Order: sequence, then structure tokens, then C-alpha cells
Amino acid sequence: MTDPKRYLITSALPYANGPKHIGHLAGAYLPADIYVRYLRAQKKDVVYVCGSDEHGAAITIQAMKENTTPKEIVDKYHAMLKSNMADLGISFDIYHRTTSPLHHETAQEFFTVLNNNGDLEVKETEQYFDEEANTFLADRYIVGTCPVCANENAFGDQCERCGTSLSPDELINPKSTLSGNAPVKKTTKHWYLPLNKYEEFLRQWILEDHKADWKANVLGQCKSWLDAGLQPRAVTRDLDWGIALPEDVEGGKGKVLYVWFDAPIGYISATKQWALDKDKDWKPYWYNEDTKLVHFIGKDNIVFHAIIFPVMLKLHGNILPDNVPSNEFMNLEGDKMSTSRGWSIEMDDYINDFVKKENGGDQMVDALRYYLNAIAPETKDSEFTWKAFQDTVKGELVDVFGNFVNRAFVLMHKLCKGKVPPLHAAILDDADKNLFAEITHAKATIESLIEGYKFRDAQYGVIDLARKGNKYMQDKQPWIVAKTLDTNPEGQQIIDNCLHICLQLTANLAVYINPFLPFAAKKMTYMMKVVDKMLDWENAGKPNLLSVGYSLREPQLLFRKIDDTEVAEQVEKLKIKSEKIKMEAASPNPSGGGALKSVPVEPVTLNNNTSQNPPLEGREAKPEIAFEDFAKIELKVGTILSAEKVAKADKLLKLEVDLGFEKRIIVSGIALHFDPSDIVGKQVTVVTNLVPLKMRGIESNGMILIAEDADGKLKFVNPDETVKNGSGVS
Ligand code: B3M
Ligand code: ZN
Repeated sequence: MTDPKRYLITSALPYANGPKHIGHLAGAYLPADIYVRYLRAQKKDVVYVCGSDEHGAAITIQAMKENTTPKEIVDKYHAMLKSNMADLGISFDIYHRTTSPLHHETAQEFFTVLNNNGDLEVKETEQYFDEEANTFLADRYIVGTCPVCANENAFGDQCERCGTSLSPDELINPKSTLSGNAPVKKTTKHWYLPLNKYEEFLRQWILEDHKADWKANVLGQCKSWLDAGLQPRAVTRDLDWGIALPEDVEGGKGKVLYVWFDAPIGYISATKQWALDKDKDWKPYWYNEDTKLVHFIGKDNIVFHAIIFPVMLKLHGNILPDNVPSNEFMNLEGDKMSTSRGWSIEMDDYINDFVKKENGGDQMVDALRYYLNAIAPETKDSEFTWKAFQDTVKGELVDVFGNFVNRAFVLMHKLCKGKVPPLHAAILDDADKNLFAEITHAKATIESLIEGYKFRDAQYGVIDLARKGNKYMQDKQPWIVAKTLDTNPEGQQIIDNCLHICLQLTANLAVYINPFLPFAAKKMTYMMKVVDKMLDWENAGKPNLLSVGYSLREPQLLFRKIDDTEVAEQVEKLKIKSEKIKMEAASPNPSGGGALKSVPVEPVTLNNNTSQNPPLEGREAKPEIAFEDFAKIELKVGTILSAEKVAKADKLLKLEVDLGFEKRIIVSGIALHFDPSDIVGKQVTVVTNLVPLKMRGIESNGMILIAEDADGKLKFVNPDETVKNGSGVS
């Protein structure tokens, strides 16, 4: 779009169902923030909106898992996400929430317009119903075998292994995650968005009108959806958590809007709230054709933002997005990032470990922003490793950018009395002129990269400019020239020119780096004693940002190296976290209460004997193992010396076990089944050569063997007569 009057930028609304990891940050938030900071520096009229997505099964499932209400879940995680984003410099103009009354109203009004215009179809269909839980099942509450890749734990809306979007009807052997039972079909009435009617419009709008400016991954996904043929999509659900259908809708009682209908409308309600707070008019942002609307998202959200929401917007009379820049996924240390598997770096953890812990932790925000953008999965999946993070921060931020700025300041203080030296035009040489030219040329290059959503290359362009500055300084060697001043009449002028140019470059680097690393840019303005206005984009490329004779402050540390110990600690932490989750998932599920309380996050446990409905017949089929594999397990008999509950962990007991050769602390997930006082003195069988694991801060050195009978009762596995502690079991 040429010369838009205003910009409305959105980042996908994260589900308020738990902490979010740095892969999310790299996917939908950091790129949008870079873009927005760039637009703001250009003095554009730009509003950047986001907020928590607080409806849908993601929330209710988490509430069951934490044994609390959906409301408590969204309150807790909304607060966490809001503060995490702010700590990481994500500069939303508003971070709203979809449980707000304004959003409920806005979403209901949207539905009413479509419904009254006859744009929705009403159909009675048969849907899956869980008889034991007495409820219709949201797609996420149904798991079964994926018809595409045979993953046995595919969800009713998507297979997370192969990424295929599914409907529950397509699953083979569907099961309810609420009760573990096979669901039955029951008739219910729902409202549908007839996407099939808009195929032609979408084909033209996406594949023709935007074929040159949308990213290939987005166009590719849209094309395969369109080629497969679009189906009407239900926009209502039988659930008790969500936005109720407007009261005057006949037959709408007890039904709510589908979360993917209400969530994108969250962009509109957030804009409304922002306008209310700022006393502005929100309407031009959603109705005027000269607004540029851009949705930043992760790749699993493409269909919703490029196909479904645009159809909704068109029917409602709003403008359509100009672009939907979507990133691929970021992997972590050789595996897919996943919070539920513990294989992730949560934003909250990073902030606690690096940002809040140290003075000037902001530099670690910039370090993370830098590395995430340097490896942004713009065209294909990429990979975060702690080692590469350490190397990149050292190699590019510390050694190139930070080093250049620091040297320019130190030398200016040493050789030019702490002031910006004059420029002696008569003796400018090619190297001087070339560097001036580079400063100016960088502007157009960086602009076109940012405007083309190529933030990674744009950032590289800034570092490259600093690299050129370093090379220039290295070639000029003003510190050597300083030693020849007695015999070299032009010496001081050469030094002046070199440092004048280096300081003008430094000022430009602050302007250029500002969208990417706002904290470093801010620190640089402090060092240069200039106001924030100097960071305006119109200053980019100017050779005279600092006045001659102006005295500057001492340099400050912009970036620091990351120690080997920090890398090792983080890698270790990741392993322990994921092992712990694996162990918790594999430990008997001791809740035993109502079925609804024991829903796993990922219903992977439904197919083995750890669910609340264990298979009663036959043996659980695990693959055969070689005798050598069995022989690796060290089993010993021990006696429980003491047992106590672990604070804030209702399932865990801390046990001290006498193994004859030593006494050990073992943490076991059996607290809901055994009274600590009943088990002291009992003999148990212990796996004694497991890698120690920290649980709730306590190191557990072994695992107690437990038998679980068909009613879910737990019993120790022990010898039928007392044996000496430390006796082997084989
Ligand atoms: N909450 C899905 C997600 O977090 C969803 C995005 C909504 S954007 C309107 O991936
Ligand atoms: Zn699959």
C-alpha cells in the first residue's frame, strides 16, 4: 500500500493459559515491535494493539489442571504476560483482554451484524458428547488417531505432530479427554460462517492481489487451503466459558462464540479501549481504506488471519489486512519448543534469570532481542542454542557494536579532550569519505528491509555498519598517530577527522539500532547527552548529528559477555525441567477424584496406564527390550525412615530411605495415597541409579516402585518378608 495515512499493527493474542516462551516472542511480538518502533521513529500515526486471549478450551483445560476456575487462570496469566512483554521491551499501545466487557460487547455486536445480514448459516448437526461428563466436547477435548500421520494423540482441531487441521469427525478412535470414554453423537444447533462462498474472492485477494508482497510461507498455506476447498465453519460452541450469544438470538441460550471468532475481534476491542483511554477516534483504524492493517502471527495462526478473519471483516464492512507476516517455528537445542514438555525457555524465566537479577539487566533484554532476531525463523524453522546465543552476543554485540562505540568514546576522551572534534575538510581522504557514504546509504537499505518485513537482514545491516566503523578505526589507528604528534603537523587533524566521523557514526548507529535494541539506543543518547528526539528516523544517514565542541559523557557498557557457567546452567536447567515433567507424567496419577479434575495437559497419558481409566484387561504393550537394557536398572530394597509432605505440592512426599549402604532422600508423587505416618518403617523397592532430579527444590535420588490396581489404589512393591536394607532385586 502506498503512503498509508495510519497504521494499525497487531500481534497474535496469546492464550492466557500459562507462561509463553521465547519462540512465541520471536514469532509474533519481537518482529511487530521492531516494525512499530521504526514507524514511530518515522512519526507515523501508528497504533500497536495486543492482549490476552482468555476464552476457549486452552483456558478451561488449564483451569482443570490447576484445579481452579477459568477466571483465576486468566487473571493470573494475563498479569504475567502483560508484565513479561513490558519487561522485554514490547511496546504495545495497549495490552487488552478478551474477558473485558467492552470486548464481549464488541464481539456480540459483530456476530449480530453478520447474523442479521443473513451471512451466517444455522445448522443442526450431530456433535460429540461425553455422557459421563454430560457435556458437548470442544474439539480440543477430543483426541484420537490422526488420519494423515497416525499420531495417536491428535486433537479434534489439529494434529500437533504433522500440523494438519482436523475436525473431530476425522479422528480415528476418538476419545474424550474428560472421561477417557469414546464420545457419542448428539444433535445440536450451531451458526456457521460459509467460507465456501468466498473462495473466489479469497483466491483473487490473496493469490493475485498479494502474490508479490505476502511471504511465500503464507501464500503457500493459503493456496493449499483454497485448493482443498473451504467448508462452512461453526462460529458457536456449546460451552459454559466464553462470550454468550446475544440474548435476542433464537435458540442461542447456553451457547458461546467460538474462541477463534471472538479472539481476532479482540484487535478491534483493544483499539476501541485505546481510543477511549486516549480520547481518540478508533473508527478510521478499522474502516478507512487508507489505514494499513498488519497482523504479525506465528505460522499456526495463518488460516485464521489470512482466510477466516478477512471474510468476517469483509462481511462486517471493515478494511482487510494489508499483510499477514508470519514466521515459522523456532526450535530449541535440537528439539521442538514446547512448554508442556518442559522443553522451552519461558519469557518469565529469562526475565528472572537475566534481567531482574542484575543491575542494568536491560542489556540482557537487548541481547535476547538481538539473538532472537538474528535467528528469526522468517523463511524456515530455526534453532536457539545457549551456546550460539553466547557466541552471537560476544561476536556481534560485544566485539563489534559495543567495542566500536566504546573505542570511539574512550579515544575521544583521551585524544580530543572529551569533546566532538572538528572536521578538517581539506585533508579528508577516501576512507573518510567512504565511511560517510556508508552512513548515508545504510538508510535506504535498512528502510527497504524493514518495510519488506526482513528484520533479520535489516539488523544485520546495522551491525555491518558498526563493523565497517571498526575496520576504519583499525586502519586509521588514531592512538598510533597520537604518538607522532611532535613530528607530524597534520597529526591532530587526522585524529580529529577520524574521531569526528566515528562519533557521527555512533550517533547514526543509535538511530539505526533503536527499533531493534531500544535499551542500547537509549543508553547511547545518554552518553551523547542528546534528547530522545535524536533517534527520530529523519536523522538516519545524517553526517552531522553531533555538534563540534559538544562534550560527551564517559562510555557505558552496552553489552556484556555471557559466561560459560551461565550457558551450562541454562542447558542443565532445561534438561532437568523436561525430565521432571516426564517423570511427573509417568508417576501414578493420584488425584482419584472426579474425572474432570484429572485431565492431563496433553492427553498423551490416555493410552497408557497412568490415566484415571487404566486399561483393565491384558498387559500394557510396551516394546520388547534386550536383557542388557533391563540389567542397567539397579534395584535395591530399603526402609522408609521418615516421610513428610512437600510444601505447595499436594502430590509429593519427601522420603528418607535407608538403603543399607547409604540413606537417601527420594521425592515421590504418592502424597494423596499414603499418610506419611503410616509408611515409616515400611520396606520398599527403589530404583537407585536414576539421574538425580530436583523437584520443588529438593533433589530426589531414586524412585520408589509402586503397583497400581484397577481402582487406582497404590501399593508398594516389596519383599514378602523383611530383608536386609540394600538387598538387590532382580
Ligand atoms: N490465542 C492462538 C495462539 O496463541 C491464539 C491467537 C489468537 S490471535 C487472534 O497461538
Ligand atoms: Zn498428524
